[in-house]
Amino acid sequence: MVTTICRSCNAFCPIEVTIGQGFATNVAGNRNAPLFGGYTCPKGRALADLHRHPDRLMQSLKKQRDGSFIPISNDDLIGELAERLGVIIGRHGPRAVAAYLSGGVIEQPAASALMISFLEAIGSPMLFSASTIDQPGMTIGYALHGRWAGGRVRPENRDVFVIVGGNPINSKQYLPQNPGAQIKQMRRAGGKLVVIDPRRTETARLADIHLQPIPGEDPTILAGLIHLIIREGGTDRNFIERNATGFTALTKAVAPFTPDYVANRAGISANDLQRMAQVLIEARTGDVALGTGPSMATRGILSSYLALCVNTLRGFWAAEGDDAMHPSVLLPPRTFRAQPIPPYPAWGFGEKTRIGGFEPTPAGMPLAALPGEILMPGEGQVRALFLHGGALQSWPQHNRTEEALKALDLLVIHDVVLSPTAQLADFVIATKMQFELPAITVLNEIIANSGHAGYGTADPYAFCGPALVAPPQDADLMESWQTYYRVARHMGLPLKLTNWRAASDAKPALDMDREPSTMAIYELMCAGSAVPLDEVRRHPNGHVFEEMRSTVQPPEPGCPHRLQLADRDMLRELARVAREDPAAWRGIDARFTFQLIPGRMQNATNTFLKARGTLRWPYNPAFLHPSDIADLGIVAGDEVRITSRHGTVRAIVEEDAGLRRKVVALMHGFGTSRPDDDPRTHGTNVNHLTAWSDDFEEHTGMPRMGALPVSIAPSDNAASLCEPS
Ligand SMILES: Nc1nc2c(c(=O)[nH]1)N[C@H]1C(S)=C(S)[C@@H](COP(=O)(O)OP(=O)(O)OC[C@H]3O[C@@H](n4cnc5c(=O)[nH]c(N)nc54)[C@H](O)[C@@H]3O)O[C@H]1N2
Ligand SMILES: Nc1nc2c(c(=O)[nH]1)N[C@H]1C(S)=C(S)[C@@H](COP(=O)(O)OP(=O)(O)OC[C@H]3O[C@@H](n4cnc5c(=O)[nH]c(N)nc54)[C@H](O)[C@@H]3O)O[C@H]1N2
Ligand code: SF4
Ligand SMILES: [Mo]
Repeated sequence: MVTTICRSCNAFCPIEVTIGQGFATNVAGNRNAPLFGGYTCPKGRALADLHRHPDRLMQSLKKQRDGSFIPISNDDLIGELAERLGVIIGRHGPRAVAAYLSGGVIEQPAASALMISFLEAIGSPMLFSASTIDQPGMTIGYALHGRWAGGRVRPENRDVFVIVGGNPINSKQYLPQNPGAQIKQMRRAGGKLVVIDPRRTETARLADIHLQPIPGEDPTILAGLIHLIIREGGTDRNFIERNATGFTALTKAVAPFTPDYVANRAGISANDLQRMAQVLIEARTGDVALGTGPSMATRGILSSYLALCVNTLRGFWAAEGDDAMHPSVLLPPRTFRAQPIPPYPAWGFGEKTRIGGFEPTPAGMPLAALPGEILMPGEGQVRALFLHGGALQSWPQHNRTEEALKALDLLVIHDVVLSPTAQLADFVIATKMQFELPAITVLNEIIANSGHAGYGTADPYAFCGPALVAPPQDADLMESWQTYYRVARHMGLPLKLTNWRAASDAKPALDMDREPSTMAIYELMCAGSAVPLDEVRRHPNGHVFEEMRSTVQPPEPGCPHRLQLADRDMLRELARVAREDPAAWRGIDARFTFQLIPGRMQNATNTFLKARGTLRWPYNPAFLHPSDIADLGIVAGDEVRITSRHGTVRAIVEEDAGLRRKVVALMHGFGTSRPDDDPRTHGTNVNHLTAWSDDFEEHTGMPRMGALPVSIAPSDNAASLCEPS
């Protein structure tokens, strides 16, 4: 039995793995590890099976002219890649080479560092990531509002925790260590959980208050809460006076959002809203956090911004003398101070995209620009793409993604199977799976450091350990980082290691003569760490390094910085919300009578290879309220056609009595390129229903991916189609 961490999502649960004859044969939660209480989910427990998945790639693949793949040795692959990149860069310049970073880095954290180092070495600014189709409002909201140098309030200290459109019981976001236990612990200590979600989720069922609104009305509800908190005299006047500015303008901006207006518009009861405001007012400490729900439903930046304003109005930030959340272990030590970090530019810097006039934000380059950058001829056109992610299933507007990926001169994908996206690649790099890789928790510290409060441990915990098994015999696998390193070496390019968002300026030069080990790359990523990596590696169960606990320091005397409650762009957008016709904005009419919302399932992570045995359904059902299913004249398990303004898909319906009426919940990350493929075999690709042009946010380009107006009709293929009476 050996120990490591599961890397099938960012929670990084500690696990015990039984090894027999060089294979992992069983996985269980590690009860000797701190913080997690031995928790695992079915995905973690399925890891042994996943490593032996019958479709696993054992060799990298090269596409031939006729579209079929042949195996290629990694040595040959590197040579061909270097040559083709050399030609592309020589003819079109470094901007023709782009890269997309996503979930693959959970398993391969070194990939992000080397991918960025490689782009920097060739001089390309074209780095994209999933951030701008995820929760870009989180980092942009901080830029507009300012951050708190003392950090957020630790989970166990919160008198109230509000989660808007997130479901940590499944996603682990905001409560990554055994979320059920974390919620119970918070409630035992007297804390209250408030959930705003159109669905009575696993998390909502544990809540003290659950508001179940019409999807997409989060800015309305948050503005209504602010209105009530101010009206009831519930603000923390001392805190605001010392640390914030813009109170009067904010008060004016939320004036239209009276309880009756909000209740009416969002489809909730004014009483519940008032109850929620009261809980917030009575709480001494707390936190308001946003998940992907409000972000997908458009206006994610505004929702994030308003949530930060609630925190500031109530003084819900870590106070002087508090035990700080997210202290460093594997990154350089941080100082926490009870004072504001003033707002900083959210846009107006960096590389402009050729189309759409997009530019980078604190969430990075807008992915919205990438398909156009690939498809639009002219100077600077993107011709080569390194892709870590399941773009065909995860990027909005599937047909545009497919068109763009097919138009590339060179598409390189890292994958463990020939996934629908990998099928489009010129080269598929067969990569190791997690038990074949050393493990480290540093990615979560990097994410927490970059302003995402949803991951990492509140305590100074870390794990680092070796690979557990060798890859299967005869396999010729290559880690993503090695691809970048070896191609650079072949091209004669020296690399300096740039650590993604780790806020460290040190860029150590890599030894280009002798290839470093993966662990050596981790060591460089952790240069200057609060605890030496060797020390972390001495703890097979991971460890809470008590000596790294940090107390929030007093503010610097005369600190002039202020948090901004009245960002001009945000208040202007809020005024637009107040003026608009909600029905017209929603797009619900005689034809589109349902709203489609996102929602993750416990047993699947994004587009990742699914461990079929663990899925209750081997596909992503479209969940509906039982009465809505009955109204359609069908039963659970039947097939329907879901149509949006942009496309139609086939899906299998299942009942969820916890859903608001006229809402359909469908997870992304499933399905194929053809909307007509059998949803029982492949699942449903929800991104046939989305489009980049649909209500996109002007700075990030993120389109409407939730609160999507759709129609639902029984399919001709419905097994038990009965006559509606
Ligand atoms: N309609 C709709 N679309 C969405 C969302 C939504 O809610 N609705 N959610 C969005 C969000 S929040 C995100 S983060 C994105 C996520 O979607 P993507 O950005 O596509 O990222 P992942 O699915 O996390 O990427 C996982 C893929 O990386 C590849 N890969 C690379 N390296 C490795 C490796 O080492 N191991 C393994 N196993 N695979 C590797 C595999 O192809 C794997 O399938 O989707 C977004 N898309
Ligand atoms: N099991 C599992 N875990 C994951 C992932 C996964 O795919 N599977 N993906 C990882 C990734 S990439 C991310 S970004 C995080 C995301 O973490 P979360 O944001 O917690 O993700 P979800 O569980 O999808 O929760 C979103 C919730 O928003 C609700 N919702 C939908 N529309 C609206 C709306 O308009 N308003 C409001 N208020 N609520 C709405 C949905 O009903 C759903 O319960 O999870 C991570 N963890
Ligand atoms: S929640 Fe599940 S998938 Fe995520 S790390 Fe834990 S066991 Fe793995
Ligand atoms: Mo995400």
